[in-house]
Amino acid sequence: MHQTADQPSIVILTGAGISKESGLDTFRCADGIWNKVSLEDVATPEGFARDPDMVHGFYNARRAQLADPTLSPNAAHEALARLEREWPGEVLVVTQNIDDLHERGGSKNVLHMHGELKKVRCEGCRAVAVWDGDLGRDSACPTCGVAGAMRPHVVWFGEMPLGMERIYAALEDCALFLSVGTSGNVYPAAGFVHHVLETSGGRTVELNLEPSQGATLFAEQHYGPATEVVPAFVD
Ligand code: BJW
Repeated sequence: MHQTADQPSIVILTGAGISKESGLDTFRCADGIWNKVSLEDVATPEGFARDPDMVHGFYNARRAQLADPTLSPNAAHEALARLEREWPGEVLVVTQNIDDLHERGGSKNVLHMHGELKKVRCEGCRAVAVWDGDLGRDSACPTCGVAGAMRPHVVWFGEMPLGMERIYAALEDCALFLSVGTSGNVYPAAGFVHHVLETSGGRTVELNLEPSQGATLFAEQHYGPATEVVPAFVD
């Protein structure tokens, strides 16, 4: 189906809750990542400067989870990909997740605002590269060859999320803003619903297991596991 600029567009913000039923942990649920490791240690530039080996180990373990052959996208990822294929206007998935389950589920128009587990970045030459195996303190940059300057291509607290200009432009133009599986604790993503209300005035819908921090800002809410509420909403 052809997409044309004059068709109503959809922006979908996703968070860790959409990947939970594929077997990946969320951050703030009872069994979540921040109940097992300290976010100051593994998700800040200061934590990385203090102990790069520990931070590399944390992300290498999560890379290994992505490589596990039993990991697969679930019915919620697949429903959003179906929506992109069948909707006549643009569908943009803005994900806070660093996994690649949207792409594996068939979505093509995906923006990873908090980076990607499968990518690394050189703090020297700033080149971004795809990285399949373990990343370590001594890894050499595939672009400039310098060792010791590689870091995960993820956005830590205090760093600027990626693609913000494109995201705000899409929010300002969207007819529907869908928020899926995110607790609404982390900015700027938590402020997107407010931005839609103030600019495009599009329909706002929250799909989550439970009310998020900003739940009352949404015009419509549907609560339950993503594999149930997302396909039910899309179909
Ligand atoms: C299910 C389910 C199922 C479960 N089905 N649902 C004071 C006030 C305001 C802001 C700040 C402040 N102090 C500091 C800030 C800024 C800071 C921030 O927001 N801090 C807050 C904690 C207060 N933000 C930043 O620093 C960001 N940068 C920034 O602001 O730059 C300046 C700027 C300003 C203006 C414009 C633009 C820029 C950077 C944030 C980086 C976040 N990084 C992390 C780690 C990434 C790497 C990694 O993955 O390791 O990103 S933290 C972590 O939280 C990760 C996530 O993407 C993010 C959001 O979490 P998410 O996805 O919402 O997960 P959970 O666990 O919180 O929620 C899961 C939800 O799913 C729950 O609701 C469940 O109920 C639900 N669920 N099972 C459906 N089966």
